[in-house]
Amino acid sequence: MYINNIIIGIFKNNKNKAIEYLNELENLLLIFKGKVYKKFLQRRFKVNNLTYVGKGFLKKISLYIKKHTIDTVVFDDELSLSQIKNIEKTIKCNISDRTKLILDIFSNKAKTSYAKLQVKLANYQYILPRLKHMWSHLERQRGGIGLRGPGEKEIETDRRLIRNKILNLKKKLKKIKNQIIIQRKRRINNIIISLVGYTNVGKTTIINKLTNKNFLTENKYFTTLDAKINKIYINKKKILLVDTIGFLRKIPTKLIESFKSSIIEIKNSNIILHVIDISSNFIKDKFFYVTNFLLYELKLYSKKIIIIFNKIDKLKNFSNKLIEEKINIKVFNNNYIIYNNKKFHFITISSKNKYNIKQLKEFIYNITLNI
Ligand SMILES: Nc1nc2c(ncn2[C@@H]2O[C@H](COP(=O)(O)OP(=O)(O)OP(=O)(O)O)[C@@H](O)[C@H]2O)c(=O)[nH]1
Ligand SMILES: [Mg+2]
Repeated sequence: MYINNIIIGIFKNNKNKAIEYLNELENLLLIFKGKVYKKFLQRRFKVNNLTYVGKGFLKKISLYIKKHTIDTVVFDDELSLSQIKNIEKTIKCNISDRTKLILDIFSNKAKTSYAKLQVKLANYQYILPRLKHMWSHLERQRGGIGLRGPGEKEIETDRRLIRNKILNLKKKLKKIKNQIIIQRKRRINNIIISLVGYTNVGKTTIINKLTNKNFLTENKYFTTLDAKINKIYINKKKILLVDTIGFLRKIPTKLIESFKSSIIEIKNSNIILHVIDISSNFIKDKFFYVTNFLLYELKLYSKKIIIIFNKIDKLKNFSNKLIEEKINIKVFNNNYIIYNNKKFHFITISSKNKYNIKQLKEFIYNITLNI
């Protein structure tokens, strides 16, 4: 699964944004070393409730699959049970969607027991409404042609089992969450700074440079899944730096909770450093997405949020003018922007540049002076 793929998306007006989403999906598949042979994009007024894309378009895709060795088709949005069933009638290979793919990545990469339990919970929640279908799928894979699949009774028993599992997992998670809160209280006297931002912007690289550590950094999505806390001393002042899981647009709703809990430390921070890769595309969209999540989903409106525009080395002739152009926001005093009536100070760096890291250290020290 996920070795030879094609990916499929739809758009109404904004084709470029849809292309960018498909590029993100391609990057997600790279985590499984998956190749993308072709990207299919259909312009539609709305999603087709039966087949996601139109019937004719689906036929076109099935012809492509017949001609090439494709093992998986990944749809850019979560498919409903009936969509999967209908699509399977035309397309004869594995069918996955953005939610399932992200769940698979999280299952594969989660390390801490808390993260593992969260992923398990999200998986069961994904399976529950699709149980009947998964049963018949399994029967078919076993070659049980002609056999009647499981009866409603067996399926109901399974549903009950899974519901119980979901309940138990929720209980376990609550318990661990309470333990985390206790640990957090122990850290309350420290200054805590969290680095947040879109995936692949350079959060871990910055932490490595600041702390002389060597955590894994890669030009890939979701390299860091578990938050880590690192101690640094700047001018003898102890600061805890927290690395966090990266954001991604269109994160499945089932994973939002697990996402929120994996960034639990953010709420407890004195300062948040929002890292932005100024060299990447669609920064405006990503900046609004992450900032709105921080302000409204996590209710951090009164928290100090500082922006780090990273990777300036990748741009020719970088200047603050470029920030104005890329985010479509006015820069004041060369050091802050205003978004939704909130002031965000910023610093521009390349984490590959030693002098910039030294400047960042001083910057961090200065903003912690009045805490
Ligand atoms: N050119 C350039 N590359 C950078 C810079 N900072 C980080 N990178 C590269 O960007 C890629 C992503 O860096 P990471 O530190 O893994 O990014 P992250 O934000 O921790 O990513 P996730 O953990 O996946 O969310 C790596 O290949 C880094 O070497 C920079 O200032 N300039
Ligand atoms: Mg990272």
